[in-house]
Amino acid sequence: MTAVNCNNLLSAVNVHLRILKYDWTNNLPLGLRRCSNLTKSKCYDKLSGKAFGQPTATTHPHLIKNGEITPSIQRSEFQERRQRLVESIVAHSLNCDKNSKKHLIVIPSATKQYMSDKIPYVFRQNSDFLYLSGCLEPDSCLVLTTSNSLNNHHAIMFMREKDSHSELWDGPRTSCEDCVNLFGVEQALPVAELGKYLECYMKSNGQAILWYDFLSPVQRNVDTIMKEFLNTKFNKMWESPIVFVHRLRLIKSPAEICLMQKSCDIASEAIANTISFSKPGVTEHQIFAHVDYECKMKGAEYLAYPPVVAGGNRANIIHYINNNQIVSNDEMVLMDAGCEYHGYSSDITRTWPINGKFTPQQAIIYEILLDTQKRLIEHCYNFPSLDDLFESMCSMLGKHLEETGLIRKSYTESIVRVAYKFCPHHVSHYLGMDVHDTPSVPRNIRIKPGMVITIEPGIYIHSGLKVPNEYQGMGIRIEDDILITSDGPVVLTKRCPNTLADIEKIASENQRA
Ligand SMILES: [Mn+2]
Repeated sequence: MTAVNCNNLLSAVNVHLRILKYDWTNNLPLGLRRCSNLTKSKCYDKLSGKAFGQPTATTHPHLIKNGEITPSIQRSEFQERRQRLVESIVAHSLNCDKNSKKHLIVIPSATKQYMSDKIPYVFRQNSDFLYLSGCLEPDSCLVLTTSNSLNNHHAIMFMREKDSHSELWDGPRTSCEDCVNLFGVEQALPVAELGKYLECYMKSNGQAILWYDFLSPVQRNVDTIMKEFLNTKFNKMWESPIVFVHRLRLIKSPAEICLMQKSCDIASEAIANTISFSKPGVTEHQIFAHVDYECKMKGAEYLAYPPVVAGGNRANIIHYINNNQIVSNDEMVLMDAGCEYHGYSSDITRTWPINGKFTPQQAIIYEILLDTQKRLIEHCYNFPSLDDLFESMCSMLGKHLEETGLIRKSYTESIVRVAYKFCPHHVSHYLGMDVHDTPSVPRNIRIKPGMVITIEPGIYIHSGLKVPNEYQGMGIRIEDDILITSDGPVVLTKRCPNTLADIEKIASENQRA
């Protein structure tokens, strides 16, 4: 999927504490321990034996091994992520203000969305919450609290209460009692108690900074509680924790890299098979259905985004997802598709001639893009920023297009600016749990080992550009997913053919059938 090239995104990653108003109370006697004891009896699961709100090693051994919370990711890794988040927030705060403070970090889960009365959309968990908890249930919330010591934090999961009627319809919920063991947290309480818990925390701890993202709420229920909490007399100092979560998510662990590789393998093979299946007269919708089927049959939960399947000049519409036209004999298809595999996304674009043979003009543009992409991937040995890669792409495309005579030497406009008219989108974004991963991380920082990025040069010849007729309407993009390592870039999507000869070969396979 392509991302807008927005220079505003470059604005500082630095966070400044927004201090709204101080009103500290330090001497209130009511302690946390008493609060939780009050509510503890409600947490126990009286309904049944062991039933959980998500797959576990005992209920789904084909997916999850002992010690893991989600496929391939250990409980201890989730605990480390929480610890590192707390450490980075504490360190940042000490940097801003030498007086050490206590911290209260609140990360809500996603909530169920409905397409119409009682008909839910497929649920997708909030990535930040999933990254820190491993919990797949909606309408829950993770709270991390600190004392003054770096190494001492307390993780509390707030879960939906057991409810036999709801569970009859929607399936089991993880009880608070089971939650502690399943997620490796210190405590679990019903989400209905969140407001009361926060109040008790402030009464017994006084001065604390609240880390909650008021600017982009993800769950209305939790957001209402948080706004009420902010309006109480206890605390008025808050900041969003999201930048800190994204900085952690930016660098993938070995387990995450394995999942990314698998996600890329599935999408690569699915796209190659879909190219083989296609032939003139097929609809964009059938191509979409084929790639969706292939990804799911290979183990992906679903596609990572609505795919672009654009025949002919529809490829000039960067986010074309109508996918409702017939692809005719002389057209190319641009398909941008990827899948989500146990929470990790792939993102690939291939462009191929529907009849299996590029025209000479299509071949010229294709080879320009393939050469540009190859050199951009090699440039990753130098650990440039994503914005550096974009600059490099524009100058490479500019030179190529000038050599082919598609753009004339201009004395008023730089070649980079002219090339930009042929490729209006950025050449790269971070990739991970989300397709446009960790969007709060700017694209002007140098890439580092452990990051996964896309490299996706494109050329779009829309009607506003003056070029020979044979080039008009063409839209080509080649997109691959690249893991950055200390030894250089690794193409995770290498199972998806991309050379001109290989593309023509697989695109020819179904022509006579
Ligand atoms: Mn992309």
